[in-house]
Amino acid sequence: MRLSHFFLPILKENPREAEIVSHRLMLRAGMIRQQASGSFSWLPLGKRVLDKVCQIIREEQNRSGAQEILMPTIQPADLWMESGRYNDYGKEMLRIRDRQDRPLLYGPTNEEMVTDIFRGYVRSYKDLPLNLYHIQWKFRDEIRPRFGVMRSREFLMKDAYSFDLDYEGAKAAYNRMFVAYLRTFQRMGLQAIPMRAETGPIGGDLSHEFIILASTGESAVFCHRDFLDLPVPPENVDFTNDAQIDEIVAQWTAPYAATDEMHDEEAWATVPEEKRLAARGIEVGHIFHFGTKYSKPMKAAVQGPDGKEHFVSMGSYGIGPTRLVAAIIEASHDENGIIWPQSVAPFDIALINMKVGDSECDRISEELYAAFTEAGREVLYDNTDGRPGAKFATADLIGLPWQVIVGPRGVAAGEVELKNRATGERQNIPVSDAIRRLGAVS
Ligand code: P5A
Repeated sequence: MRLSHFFLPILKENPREAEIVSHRLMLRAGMIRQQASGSFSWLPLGKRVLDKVCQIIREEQNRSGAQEILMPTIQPADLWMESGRYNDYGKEMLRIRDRQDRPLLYGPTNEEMVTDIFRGYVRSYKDLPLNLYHIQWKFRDEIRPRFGVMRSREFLMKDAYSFDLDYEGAKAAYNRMFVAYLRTFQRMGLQAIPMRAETGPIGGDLSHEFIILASTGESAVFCHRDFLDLPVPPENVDFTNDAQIDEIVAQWTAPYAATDEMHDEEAWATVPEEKRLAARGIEVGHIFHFGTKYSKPMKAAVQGPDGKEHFVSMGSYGIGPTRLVAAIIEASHDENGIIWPQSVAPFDIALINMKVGDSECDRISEELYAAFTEAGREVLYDNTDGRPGAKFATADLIGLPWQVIVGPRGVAAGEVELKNRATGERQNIPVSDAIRRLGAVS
């Protein structure tokens, strides 16, 4: 992509409304635009990151055995009256009426709708386990939308829903999602700690929040430092082996970890003092087991091996991709801007032509642009005629993992400068080496 054609509305000034660094940097880097309180458009740079985050989530959901669907954002109120949540959900739910005066709502979550899909088709335990997920916009009329996409009113959620014959099956489904989450967050360069949590309006008695430690986090959290060294399961982890998955979950739930609502001073006191980590955190995922809370009132049952009807045992599993983009920035930035982990970077390489119009700089830049693109790298080529200082500032602000700087002095010697955004390390290397080195970036 040539920067001259790319819609990248960089802000020079720090936006006054932004209280935390991720919100400030997302606005400054032209990733998002606020449209109303707690509602944002995603501009090209932001959209590229959001898509990469969703793709990682999708791959890990699929790997664990879940199947992708897509449900509507607008839901009939009837379903929520069946479950009893229409009145319980309160003011966070945006209630709408259509032209026939039928009550609708903009979905804050989809337990009812997915239960309706399930009961429409599945009759036998032989069709279980089943886990259906979608990545869809949600609306919650939050009292205090703030911090940009971190706590917004309209936000993207990956929500998965599992259906099993009994508690044992449902617990195995819960465990699979637990392990998929560990892998998902790690692939985004994040260290997420699962913590026992309140279940709130979703319900049930078993729930974990996945928390990223960050000083700007909204929740106070307490955990054992051992979490920081626990191994995350590899790509080839066997999701069909319940015992193995259970063992991983046991390992990841053994040390103390709780959000402030669930904090237990007595248990905390048993953690050795040097191992106690009291910090703030951002909730990027939340998983729930709630058994028959929805299947019973909505009559979602299957025939078991005993020939009898059983209400299915369910769980639901959420991740906030839009919040995650902000959380990744909170975890990875410096005073000059964002530092994207390779896996979610909007482009791999910022190719900076320092002297557009200089025939050698133009020639080498074009050659590199073609070669990197050919090698499958995503390149943002700064071919604009700005000052070098401004170009460097933009490149640092938008935080692509590599910068390749093409200047008149370098090209005269057949060299370009390579800068690693994360470490700040710079190196002059021959053009052919740059092609070889960055052509192989994974
Ligand atoms: C689980 C999936 C649920 O809604 N039902 C379906 C369950 N859980 S949850 O914890 O309420 O939300 C899941 C994740 O969505 C993100 N999230 C938000 N992101 C941005 N702005 C918000 N206002 C917001 N509310 C929730 C979080 O990542 C949360 O973990």
